Amino acid sequence: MKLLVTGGAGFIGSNFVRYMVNKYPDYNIVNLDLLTYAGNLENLKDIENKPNYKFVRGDIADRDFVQGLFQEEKFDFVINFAAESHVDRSITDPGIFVQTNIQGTLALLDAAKSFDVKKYLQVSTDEVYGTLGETGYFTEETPLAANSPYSASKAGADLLVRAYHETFGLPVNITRCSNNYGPYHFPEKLIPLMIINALNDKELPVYGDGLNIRDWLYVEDHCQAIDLVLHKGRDGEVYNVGGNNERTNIDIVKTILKQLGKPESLIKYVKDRPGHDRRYAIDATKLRTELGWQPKHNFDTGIKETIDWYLNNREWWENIISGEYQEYFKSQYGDRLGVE
Ligand code: NAD
Ligand code: TDX
Repeated sequence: MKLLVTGGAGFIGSNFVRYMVNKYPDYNIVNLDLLTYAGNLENLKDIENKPNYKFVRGDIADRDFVQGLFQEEKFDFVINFAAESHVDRSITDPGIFVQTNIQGTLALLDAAKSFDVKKYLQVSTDEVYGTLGETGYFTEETPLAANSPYSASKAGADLLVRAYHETFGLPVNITRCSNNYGPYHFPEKLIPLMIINALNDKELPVYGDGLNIRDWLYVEDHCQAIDLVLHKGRDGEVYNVGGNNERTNIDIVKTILKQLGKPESLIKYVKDRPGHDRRYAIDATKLRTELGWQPKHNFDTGIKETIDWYLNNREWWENIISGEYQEYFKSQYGDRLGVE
């Protein structure tokens, strides 16, 4: 069995590659990644020499390159993680989100169709459903109502995946997951950014009133869900993945400060994210009942393990935040925090 995993040098992709390389020694796993600012081969140091693993650098939106790779490798399964993934960046620079998330998905779908892959799995997000009020859950039937350029590009990709199933009979699945957390999470996202700022005694920028709610899922539980859908998902179906673990942002930030023994005076409420979705919550009944998915981690232990990981892997994040990240931080937070 030969698998193409795209975006395997990013946060979730690298956790998935490690999970699959170790779980299926008989599978050959090819990781295709452009190594953008978010891609990092350090994430895969421990498995880079495994005989069932190979890395290829390239752009999923480069149609000729993608067709050539599929011709050469004859993939059975394709799992597409590659994406521009950060909502704040999509607000300042939407074009690259359309290019990678929509054009890139289209190039992969065309190659999957040309070379008869057995399954194309699109890793999508709960953000395509938009936002919830105080009650209710997203189900697979909730209409798409994306609110950010990021989620709009993911929703566009999802519709292309659906269309390739309906029109060309391509065997596809789409998974829509809630917010992940865990090791190798890039420090532009809430949890790692807050851990690292707290460790450096820097202010923690909380958007708006801090009461927006996300449903947090430990990354390994997401990997397990994708493994299940890949092998057992019914063709053409969408599966929601979520942790039933709703927390306000301020609650997350206070939990991190408490565990690190840092003062709440580091919290700074800053200008809100435009179009900021208020609440996400996932109904994952279909995945649980149809495929028997059961998340293994609860938030209390998962967040503790995650914080410990950042404490024990300082070099990993110090390398990241010493580079171009400095410019990013200044452009996103300079005005909000009043720092140069
Ligand atoms: P990430 O930003 O950490 O990683 C993205 C990876 O894709 C990087 O390695 C990057 O180099 C690569 N990439 C970007 N553009 C590429 C291109 N044109 N060609 C090839 N590779 C390219 O993202 P993540 O948080 O690991 O998210 C992975 C996927 O899961 C995304 O599709 C995202 O939409 C989805 N998702 C993420 C979350 C979350 O909480 N992080 C939740 C639900 C769904
Ligand atoms: O500095 C911050 N301050 C803050 O208050 C940052 C970076 C975030 N936030 C808030 C915004 C959100 O309400 O925290 C919440 C989480 O923000 P992000 O970590 O940026 O994640 P989110 O926007 O919810 O999107 C994530 O989950 C769904 C991923 O980045 C997406 O790729 C995924 O699809």
